[in-house]
Order: sequence, then C-alpha cells, then structure tokens
Amino acid sequence: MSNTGTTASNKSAAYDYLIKLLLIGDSGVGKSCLLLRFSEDSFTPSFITTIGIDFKIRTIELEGKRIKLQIWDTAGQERFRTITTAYYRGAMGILLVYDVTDEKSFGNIRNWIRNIEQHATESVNKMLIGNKCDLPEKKVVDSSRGKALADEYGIKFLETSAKNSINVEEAFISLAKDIKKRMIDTPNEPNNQTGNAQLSDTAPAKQKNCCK
Ligand SMILES: Nc1nc2c(ncn2[C@@H]2O[C@H](COP(=O)(O)OP(=O)(O)O)[C@@H](O)[C@H]2O)c(=O)[nH]1
Ligand SMILES: [Mg+2]
Repeated sequence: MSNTGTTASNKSAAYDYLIKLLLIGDSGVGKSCLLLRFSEDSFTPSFITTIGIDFKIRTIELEGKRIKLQIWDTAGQERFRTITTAYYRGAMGILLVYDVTDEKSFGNIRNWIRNIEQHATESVNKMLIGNKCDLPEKKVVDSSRGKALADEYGIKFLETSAKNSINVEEAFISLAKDIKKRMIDTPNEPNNQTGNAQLSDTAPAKQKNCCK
C-alpha cells in the first residue's frame, strides 16, 4: 500500500540501513507472537513452534530512511537458557521479553542479561518488554518492578500485548531508532556498518568481549 516515491528501485533490496534484532526470554512469554504481530500484524492463540523459520523481515521508514529490520526469534532453545552464540553475534538490538503474568519469566531476565553480557557485542541496544499486558487480572509483575529493573540496567521498558496489538510497533521502532542513531554517531564500531555491508549470517563474529 505504501508509496515510497522511488519508481525504479528494486523493492526488496532498497534500504538504507539493515538492522538485526533478536528476541530472547523464557519459553511461552510471547516472543513469536510479538514477531508475528510486528511483521504480519496478526495473532494466533496457539503456541507457535519456532522451527525452520529463524527470522522475519519488515522494512520501516524512519526520518526518510528505509530501515530493513531482520528480526531473529530463538527457535525453542530458550528452554535451555543457552541460546547459541550465533544468535547473539551480530545482533544490534535485543528485546528481552518476560510475561507479566509469569513471575518466573521476570526473575529469569537477569539470567538473560548475563547471557547477553557474555555473548553479544558490548554496544548492543537492549529493551525490556513485559508482554501480555492485556491480562490485568492475571498480572503478577507490577509495571513499577519492570521499570525498576530496566532502570537498573539503563535500558528502556515497555509493556506490550501481542494479542491486542499494544505497544508492539512502539517497542520495535523505538529500538530501531536508538540503533540507527548509534550507527550514525559511531560508524566505525564493528557492528555499525550500514547498508549491504552489514550482516552475512555466516560471517565470523566481531565481538569485543569474545570470552566464550
Ligand atoms: N493474552 C495474551 N497471550 C499471549 C500474548 N502473546 C502471546 N500469547 C500466548 O502465549 C503463548 C506463547 O506464545 P509464543 O509467542 O509461542 O511464546 P514464545 O515461546 O515466547 O515464542 C501462546 O499461547 C500465545 O497465544 C499476549 O500478548 N497476550
Ligand atoms: Mg517461540
């Protein structure tokens, strides 16, 4: 539906920035649903078995630039809380997701952050997401606790609903904006090359803290 005003360009290849995002968090918190909501604006009440398709793409426009978002979902491995390093390397932004109706998933956020510190690049942008905010009667993690945890790590915080489409756009787009800004401010950082230069999925990681 959108008319970008560019007539001759190849639609799929035309972008100014390629940004790779990663969704992590305990199994069942709604990562796959958030991704489905953001990429296809749909929702399914059943569990989505994340096999085969590892990522989805959506191109957005920010301040006149086309931003291609490649968003990786962690295919079922979250149960072991050891997402393979391959998922972390090259991630420019990470959405840390918990379920506001599941205390344990909130408690585990600290473990997920430890994983990020071990495996992702130091400069990676993070955002804390409390999903399923459409279930206030079942909510056990107060917004203030989510906010406090995010503040402790100096990251942004939003409560979302993949089901009712609350704050999903905002979460992804806010993270993308912060990353775009960082790429412009520090273009020489290993992970900040723009356009087609960024992201070969098989390329070796350029990690700063590569301590396995
Ligand atoms: N009420 C509600 N249920 C959700 C929401 N997001 C996901 N779910 C449900 O939570 C379950 C797990 O979702 P899924 O995306 O597969 O979780 P994942 O394991 O983190 O990928 C499914 O039954 C979804 O329908 C939400 O925002 N609100
Ligand atoms: Mg999933």
